[in-house]
Order: sequence, then C-alpha cells, then structure tokens
Amino acid sequence: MFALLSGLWKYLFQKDEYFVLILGLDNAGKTTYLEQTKTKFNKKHKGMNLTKVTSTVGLNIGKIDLGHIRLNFWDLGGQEELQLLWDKYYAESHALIFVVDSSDRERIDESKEAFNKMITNETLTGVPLLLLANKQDLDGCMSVSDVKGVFRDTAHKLGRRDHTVMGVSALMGNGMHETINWIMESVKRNELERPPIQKDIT
Ligand SMILES: Nc1nc2c(ncn2[C@@H]2O[C@H](COP(=O)(O)OP(=O)(O)OP(=O)(O)O)[C@@H](O)[C@H]2O)c(=O)[nH]1
Ligand SMILES: [Mg+2]
Repeated sequence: MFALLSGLWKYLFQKDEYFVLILGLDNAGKTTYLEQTKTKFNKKHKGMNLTKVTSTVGLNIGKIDLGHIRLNFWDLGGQEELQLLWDKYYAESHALIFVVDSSDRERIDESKEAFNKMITNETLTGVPLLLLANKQDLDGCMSVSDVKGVFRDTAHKLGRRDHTVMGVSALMGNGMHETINWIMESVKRNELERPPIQKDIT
C-alpha cells in the first residue's frame, strides 16, 4: 500500500530531470537547435528570430517538459578556446548531442578531431550520443550517410553507449521531434547508469 501511494505521489508531484549537453564546433548550429527545440516543445515559449542567433561565449540553457520528464539543455560555445570548458559539464550529463555543420566540408576534419577528444573522455563513458548532421536544408551539403561515413572510423571509441546519427535543419525545424524522442528514450534506457534527478513539480 505504501509503495502504491508513494508511486502515486511521485507520479503526481515529481519530475525526472535529465541534463543534455550540446557540443560541436562554432557555427555548427547548436544554439539554433536549442532555440528551435524550445519553440517546438514549449507552448509558452515565444520563439525568437532564429537568424538573429549570435555566437555563444558562455553557456545557454533551456528546458522542455515532456510529461513527467524534464530535459535540461546546456549549449556551450564551440570556439577552440571555449572547448576547454566542455569537460566541466561531463560528469552531470545524461546525454550528448554533437552537432556537425553538414555544409562545411572544410571543417569536417576539425569537427571530427573535437569529437574524438570529447568521446574518449572517461567521464563520458556510457553516456548516450546523438550525432546531429545539421543544415540539411542547404544545397550540396553532406547527407546523413556522408556524415556517418566520415565518422565511421571513430565507432570503436564509442564503447557500449547508445548512439545514433540523425539529420536535421535546426533553422527550418525539420527532424526535431525524432531527435528529442531519441534523447528521451536513450536517457530512460540508461537510467540505471545515470539516474535522473527527481525534483518536485513547481
Ligand atoms: N541553413 C542553415 N543555417 C543554420 C542551421 N542551423 C544554424 N544555422 C546558421 O549557422 C550559424 C551558426 O549558428 P549557431 O546556432 O549560432 O551556431 P553555434 O553552434 O551555436 O555556434 P557557437 O555558439 O559559436 O559555438 C547561424 O548563422 C545560423 O543561422 C540550419 O539548419 N540551416
Ligand atoms: Mg551557440
């Protein structure tokens, strides 16, 4: 009886909170992705003009509520000197989104280098990873399978984590729901390894 009541209490008054880290080179589209996510999933959020997003120097935060799950996002600056700050957030993260600019062939190796450094950090062992091939709206961009091909030789570094590659246009808002659904399912699948933080609904 007690278990039943406490389960009901939890269902009514508590949320499972997860933290999602959004990383990738500067100009990849991380902040645009976060703003688009807030616009699509928060009924009360007044979407900003996405073409006005400027380069991130510190940290952008955002959250969305999906039933009894709250996803908190940390969107960090991707410039080289700011990448040094990424690892401060690894221990608290439940999922990773690594954003790639699919239209930028010149910087794809640089992107892969930053990815390799991140993914081999021990603090992130087992944390689910979504590799996001962004800017799919641009003519001549790399397709999702092109991006997969570029990152294929990093597969052995992923370990046993849940991972996938998806294509989006953060600017146009295409493919957003699939990505958020995947994040939600993957953090739940990994909850024994990285349990959510349980917070009272306010
Ligand atoms: N065409 C197109 N442009 C995009 C897309 N996503 C982002 N952009 C543009 O790419 C540029 C960089 O976007 P940001 O969201 O600021 O990139 P960021 O990864 O947050 O960059 P930093 O904060 O410097 O690390 C902006 O001009 C965006 O409008 C997309 O899906 N399609
Ligand atoms: Mg940014």
